[in-house]
Amino acid sequence: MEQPNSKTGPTRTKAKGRTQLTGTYANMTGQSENHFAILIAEDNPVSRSLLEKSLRKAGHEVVSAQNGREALDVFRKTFFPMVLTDWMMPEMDGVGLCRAIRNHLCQGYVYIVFLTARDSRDDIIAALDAGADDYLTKPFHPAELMARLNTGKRILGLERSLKKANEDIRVLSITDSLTGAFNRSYMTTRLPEEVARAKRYGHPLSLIMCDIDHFKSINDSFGHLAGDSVLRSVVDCIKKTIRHEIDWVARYGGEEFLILLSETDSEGGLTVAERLRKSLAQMTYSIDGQDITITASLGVASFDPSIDKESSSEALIREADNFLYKAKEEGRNRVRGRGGSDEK
Ligand code: GH3
Ligand code: MG
Ligand code: MG
Ligand code: MG
Repeated sequence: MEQPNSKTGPTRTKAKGRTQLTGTYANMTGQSENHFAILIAEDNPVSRSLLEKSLRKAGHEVVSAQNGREALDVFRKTFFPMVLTDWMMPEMDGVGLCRAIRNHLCQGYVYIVFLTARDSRDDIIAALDAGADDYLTKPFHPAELMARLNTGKRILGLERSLKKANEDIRVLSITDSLTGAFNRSYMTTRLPEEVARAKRYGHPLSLIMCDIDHFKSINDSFGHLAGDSVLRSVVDCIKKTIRHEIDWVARYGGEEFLILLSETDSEGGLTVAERLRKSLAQMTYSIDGQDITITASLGVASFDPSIDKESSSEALIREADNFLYKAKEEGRNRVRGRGGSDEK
């Protein structure tokens, strides 16, 4: 869904028969706490102007159109969580507008209220059938309109909190709660996607497996809570070392982390791993008034499209694990990978 911006924003025009759009598109997505952006479709200029005034007075941002067709054009460019529509209008009536909005793939729920002089039971049923949420007959009292809009606000507010709760749950489900890194289940889904993309476009990628050296002794000497806090700091350090929103880190096991570097060949992977090794070794952790340091060993696997015909996430993890094992065997606090140097 398009976000509002100045290019798609409404224009004021005095030309007869042309769309009269008023209001700004700034913050038109209806994200403010209590006020929703409202789209009005009304062909009668007097009713339209009265409606605009009372809604603005109540603090809403308002955009109005002269008929259903114009309202739909505006809506397709900018999402509105609330639409007030007249029934009888030229070009497209309120029922047509309502049906079109309901058939449109929207970023959120649209609360639609009919404001019309048609008040027979059949009319009300027809409007509700077309997807209206509420129906108010003209002439209406402004206080009644506001009361009905408040009902809409409650529904939209509920939808908003539901979306937020869903998003919170989504984030929790992919995050390691101790360190804030992605969790293993996220890695299991994301890594094959990254590998598939690299293979399809013929781009390189590198995968670092990082394991803290003698971490058990930190727990043994200072306790598990101190160990936990070191793990958090290690992840913070990794996040600072890699490219924000391009590379990512996941907790693979207890004190083991996988770091994905996209568009990075083995040479680049080794450089990042070495930078990370140095940063980790330079950090000091103050535990019970005592400054301690840690080191880590890192194995770097790479997919290089000019050399490797095939690759898979499993093969990359295996390669990174083998190089990590090598780094441990050769004395820890070092980086090993394809063509990895022997320097510490
Ligand atoms: P090496 O250099 O060979 O990697 O030695 P190490 O002691 O780091 O490795 P080992 O696999 O023997 O021990 C890993 C330790 O990590 C043991 C475990 O108690 C600790 N650990 C794993 N998960 C957590 C955690 O969530 N919090 C804390 N505090 N410690 C953890
Ligand atoms: Mg009309
Ligand atoms: Mg380990
Ligand atoms: Mg370890």
